[in-house]
Amino acid sequence: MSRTAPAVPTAAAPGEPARTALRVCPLCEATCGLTLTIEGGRVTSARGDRDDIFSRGFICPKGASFGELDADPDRLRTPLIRENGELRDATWEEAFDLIAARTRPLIEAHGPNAVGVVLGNPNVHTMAGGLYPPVLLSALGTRNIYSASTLDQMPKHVSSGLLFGSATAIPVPDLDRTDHLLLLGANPLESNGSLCTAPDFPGKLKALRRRGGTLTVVDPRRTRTAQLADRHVAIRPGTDALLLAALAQVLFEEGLTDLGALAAHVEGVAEVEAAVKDFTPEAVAAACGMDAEEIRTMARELAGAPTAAVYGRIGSCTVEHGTLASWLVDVLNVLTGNLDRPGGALFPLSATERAPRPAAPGKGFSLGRWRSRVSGHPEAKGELPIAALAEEIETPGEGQIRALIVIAANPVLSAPDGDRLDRALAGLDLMVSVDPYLNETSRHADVVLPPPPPAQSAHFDFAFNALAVSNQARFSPAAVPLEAGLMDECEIHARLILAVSGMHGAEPSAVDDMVVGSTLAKAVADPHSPLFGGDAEEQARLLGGRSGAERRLDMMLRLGPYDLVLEDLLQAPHGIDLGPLEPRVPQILKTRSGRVELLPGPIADDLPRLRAALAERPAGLVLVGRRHLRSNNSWLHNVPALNGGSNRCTLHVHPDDAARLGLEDGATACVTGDGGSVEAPVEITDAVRPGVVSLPHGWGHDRPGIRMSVAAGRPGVNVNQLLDGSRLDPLSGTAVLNAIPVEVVPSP
Ligand SMILES: Nc1nc2c(c(=O)[nH]1)N[C@H]1C(S)=C(S)[C@@H](COP(=O)(O)OP(=O)(O)OC[C@H]3O[C@@H](n4cnc5c(=O)[nH]c(N)nc54)[C@H](O)[C@@H]3O)O[C@H]1N2
Ligand SMILES: Nc1nc2c(c(=O)[nH]1)N[C@H]1C(S)=C(S)[C@@H](COP(=O)(O)OP(=O)(O)OC[C@H]3O[C@@H](n4cnc5c(=O)[nH]c(N)nc54)[C@H](O)[C@@H]3O)O[C@H]1N2
Ligand code: SF4
Ligand SMILES: [Mo]
Repeated sequence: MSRTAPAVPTAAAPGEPARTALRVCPLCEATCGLTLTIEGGRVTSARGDRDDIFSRGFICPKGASFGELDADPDRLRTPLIRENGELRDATWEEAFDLIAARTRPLIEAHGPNAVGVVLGNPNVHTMAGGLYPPVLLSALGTRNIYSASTLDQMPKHVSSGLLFGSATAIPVPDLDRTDHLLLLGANPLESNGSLCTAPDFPGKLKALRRRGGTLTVVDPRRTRTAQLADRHVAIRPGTDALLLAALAQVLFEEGLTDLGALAAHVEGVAEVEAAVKDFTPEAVAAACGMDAEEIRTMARELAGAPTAAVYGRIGSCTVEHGTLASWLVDVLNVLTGNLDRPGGALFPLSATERAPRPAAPGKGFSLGRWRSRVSGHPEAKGELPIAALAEEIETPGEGQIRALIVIAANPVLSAPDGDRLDRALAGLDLMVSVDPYLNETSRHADVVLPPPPPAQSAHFDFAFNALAVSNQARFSPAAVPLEAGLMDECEIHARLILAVSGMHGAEPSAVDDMVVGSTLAKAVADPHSPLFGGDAEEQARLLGGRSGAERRLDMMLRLGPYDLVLEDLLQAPHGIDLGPLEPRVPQILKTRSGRVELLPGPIADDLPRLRAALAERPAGLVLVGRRHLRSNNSWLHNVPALNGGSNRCTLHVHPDDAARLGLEDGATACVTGDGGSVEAPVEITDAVRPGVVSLPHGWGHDRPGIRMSVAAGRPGVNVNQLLDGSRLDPLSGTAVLNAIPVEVVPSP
């Protein structure tokens, strides 16, 4: 096994020669393979792994600073517990004892909903986050479940649930083979892509153009991605659903629909035709701030391309009509015959997905099976809107959240109205944070459980392999041994589950054994499982891996579609290529009809709201977000290599608006929204559309009690303080974070 390459001749610490180790980067969805140089037990450099079967050497500056992030002296190296109001270092035993002692009585006195759970973005970037939260949630039995999804992609889950019967069946644009990409509200040159795992997304866009394909980018800002495009459409923010409905309308009106092979598996086409009838280009043009003729041209280009893919992300999700826009993206893929065909948008088949079974109707997808207690928001995919978390903590009564478990989330900065949430968190009976940093959110915890740095954790991408532009599997064993005093994050999660479920003190492997036992018992009795007819106990004994989590990964691979076991991945340290995406319809469909249900009821019921938007012409300014290549949400601001230079949290303002409002470049502006005001330096640029201002999120590290010395010294404000949490996409409960009305004036 050649997981470690020969030693690199450098000044190594005495006793240990420098060596290299491979590690998939956990910092964004691109999942690039890194080659780490390790000297004296520390990561001293990170470069792209040229032999990685998926990323072929590509990395970005974040991956290159993996070592600095890993060695950040502000990372917590011991659990913290609150005593007499102050956090102090504690042992792991003290920390879990306290959790067990405080949660059980709360649950017994007030029921399971008294404990809320918040799951943040990095859970999709760790093995622990992929394997344990579902077990934690079912052990707790709480309905108070919140995650970064309702600040992000929940609209896509809802539209996929309704269209395909499965919230996780998300079609991915076939970047390497498509002839035309219509990209809305995404800026992969900064974000490196999302819901489309593609290392070197920028290179793939350039390759598309080199092979004669075309790229259309819809974004109110002239982003670096837009600069690569054949056509950049600077849409008025918040109106993508109108544009997409008009594109569908043109396809019908001009006879350009052609479902191809998919036709036999789709119902509701005529109903969609009727539903979009009044969304003509002329009807939407003013609202979208576009030219009607350009909309017609876009529809013709989409229909005329040999293959094409429509792809929408953050700017089309976190808006008032996020679910409708997400639905229309796939409606267009279907109407042009591009859904589920090479070059179009396809469903990946990941190595840890259950092996496909024969096509059959499913149970469909239900929305709103219960509602939030205070505002009555419908659940989506078992979650309630994170924008409603503060009120669920503050409002007394049955079902009030009294204890909160926060895993890898920083909602004080990432969700609307952080000041209110900040106050609400301070009033909890108990708060537990699983987080490597003491930050704006975890500073309120009574117990902080810090995971080790990423180099000390094994890695497998459960989430992103199911969203990748080609099927592949890569496993990274821990690159360096676990430091004394730290605990693997999988073990932290397992012990947390035991502590809250009355099994405190049991071996953490009990959690994995339980999952393995129940999963294998079902598998051997399932005629479609590769393990059908086997003996569950014997299958359990066959599982390899150095931890409970690795045994579970091995089990999932064995139950998966590719006849793989963990040892195969260990033998292939640069990964295993499982081939290009292939059509999966009808097998993937889990709707009650067994077909793609093109006009689902909840969508039809939401269309009048979109029709009303045809008449809207907000006169004032609207604000949109933006991302920067060297940042990542709220938590990479403590890495010096990524945070040099000038303030990045500036307000982009178009020159016309600046002149009208009396704003000067570099001067401070005061921005006011529903939820409050923030002050930021003005950067005048015609890269934003007139009437639009832009401020990035994740900044504002100036609260007391945080231990992020580099971040705390950086300027920047929390854009989400402009929101009061009341603006949501109603179907998905996703917060409106883009196209929010604001007023901007020069600061006195
Ligand atoms: N460097 C970096 N990379 C990241 C992250 C990061 O913070 N930094 N975060 C990661 C995460 S969690 C995610 S979810 C992904 C997100 O990845 P992307 O979806 O690519 O996100 P953004 O880069 O924010 O691009 C969103 C674009 O939408 C535009 N926009 C705003 N409003 C509208 C609108 O109404 N209509 C249209 N058409 N466009 C609009 C914005 O101007 C912006 O350019 O990035 C991931 N990668
Ligand atoms: N205005 C506006 N707001 C936004 C967005 C936007 O575009 N505009 N984007 C939204 C999006 S797409 C997202 S995904 C959310 C993100 O929202 P969150 O998930 O709440 O925020 P992050 O900033 O990603 O915070 C991640 C937390 O995880 C911790 N962490 C890092 N690594 C690990 C680890 O290995 N294990 C554990 N246990 N913890 C770890 C970090 O220290 C940090 O506290 O923000 C959303 N907020
Ligand atoms: S693109 Fe994403 S996965 Fe690749 S090195 Fe950069 S942060 Fe890591
Ligand atoms: Mo995200």
